[in-house]
This record gives sequence, C-alpha cells and structure tokens, in this order.
Amino acid sequence: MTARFITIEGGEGVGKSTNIQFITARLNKAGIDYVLTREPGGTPLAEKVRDLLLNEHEEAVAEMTELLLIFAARAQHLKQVIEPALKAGKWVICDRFTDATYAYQGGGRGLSKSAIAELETLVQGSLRPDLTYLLDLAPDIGLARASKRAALDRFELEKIEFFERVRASYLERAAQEPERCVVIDAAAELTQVQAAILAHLETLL
Ligand code: Z5A
Repeated sequence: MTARFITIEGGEGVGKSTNIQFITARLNKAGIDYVLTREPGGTPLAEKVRDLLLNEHEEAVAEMTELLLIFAARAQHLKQVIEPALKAGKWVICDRFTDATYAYQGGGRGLSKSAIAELETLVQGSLRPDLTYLLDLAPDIGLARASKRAALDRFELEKIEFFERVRASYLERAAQEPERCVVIDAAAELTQVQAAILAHLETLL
C-alpha cells in the first residue's frame, strides 16, 4: 500500500487528540504500519522549540521569530521523522502541520501568506500532506472544551477574534484544496464526528 501522509488540523479543543486515537485504532486493526507524530515537535530538539513557542517569555515574541521557529522545528521533524518514515513505506499521522502555519501565523498573526509559502517550499520542497482532516468548530466552543484541561498556553491567551481568523483561514485553505482537505463538523456528538472520519478513512483502507 502506498505510504500516506495524513494531517489532522483545527483550532483549540476541536478534538484532534481524541480523533487521532480513533484513527490510529482503525489503522492498528487494518495492520498498517504508521508513525504518529505532532507539530510543533516530534523530535527531542523540535519539542524544545515547541516549549519555546508555547510558553510565555519576559519579552514579546515577534511574529517573524514565531514563524521561523515553527519552520526550524519542522525542518528537523521532516529530516528525522517524517521523510524517513515515508521512505520506509510507513504512513505518517501528524497532529497539525503547515496548514496550521497558514491559519495561525497567516490568518491569526497577519503574516504574509506568500512569505509562508516561500518558507514552505524552502523547508519541505515538494512534500505536502496527501490528506488532511480539518475539524471545524466555533472557537468559543473549542476554547471552552480546551479550558477544562491544563493551564492555557501562549496561543490560548489570544482574544477570540484571533481564533475566528484562524478558523476562517483553515476553511479558506480547505476550500482551495478540496481534493486534499476533508472538513468535518466537530460540533457534532463525538460518535457522529468519528462516523464521518471513518466513512472517509474506509475509502483508503
Ligand atoms: N501552532 C502554530 O501556531 N503554528 C503551527 O504551524 C503549528 C502549531 C503546527 C499547539 O497546540 C499550538 O501550536 C497551537 C497552534 C500552534 N495552539 N495552541 N494552543 P496543540 O495542537 O498541542 O494544542 P491544541 O490545539 O490546543 O490542541 P488541544 O487543546 O490538545 O485540543 P484537541 O487535541 O483538538 O482536542 P482534544 O484534547 O481531543 O479534545 C478537547 C476536549 O473536548 C476533550 O475533553 C475531549 O474529550 C472533548 N471532545 C472532543 N471531541 C468532542 C465532541 N465531538 N463533543 C464534545 N466533546 C468533545
């Protein structure tokens, strides 16, 4: 079976972690060899960059610094984990990838999408996900779900307008690439969300 690079995207608390567990359980059942990973992070060095990105600092983090840190972590992740796995014929299931950069740094922070596209090509070459599940949910509901967990990180401290822009950017990208992006209504009951994911996933298996 051809190696597949699948990403799961969406705003805070949309259910990415919950549904990734569901997806990998189905892959296990099908006997598919896969690597489960996440961004920012996925290697020891990239996880250190993740800490820098998610934690608050004494100085404000400049938008461009944030963008470059994200791509620095991604370069390491690609080299150490994603590319070797795909080369070895494994599937890669990744919790967030470059769509998140277009959504958060592009839509949320207002950085130029052409600058993001240039870095995307520099760091990834022609590598893009084969398939992306975008879990779509109104930010107020997602943030309420997420707030039940640990302390808020640096992104979660942003105002609701930031997350509205993130959501709009995700939906815009999904509309531009409908053959890659499957938009799932994450406001539905979990069983319904998982039924929608499964209906699509089965077509790959
Ligand atoms: N970031 C960036 O800016 N640029 C980039 O390029 C990349 C990332 C790659 C990483 O956070 C941060 O990095 C992120 C953007 C930035 N911003 N923040 N924060 P992350 O991905 O690690 O964390 P997150 O987005 O905050 O994810 P999360 O909080 O872990 O949420 P989740 O995984 O999507 O949700 P969950 O934990 O599966 O579910 C949340 C709760 O809702 C939980 O109690 C579930 O049981 C419940 N749930 C799930 N589904 C349902 C349904 N359908 N109904 C009811 N309740 C549900």
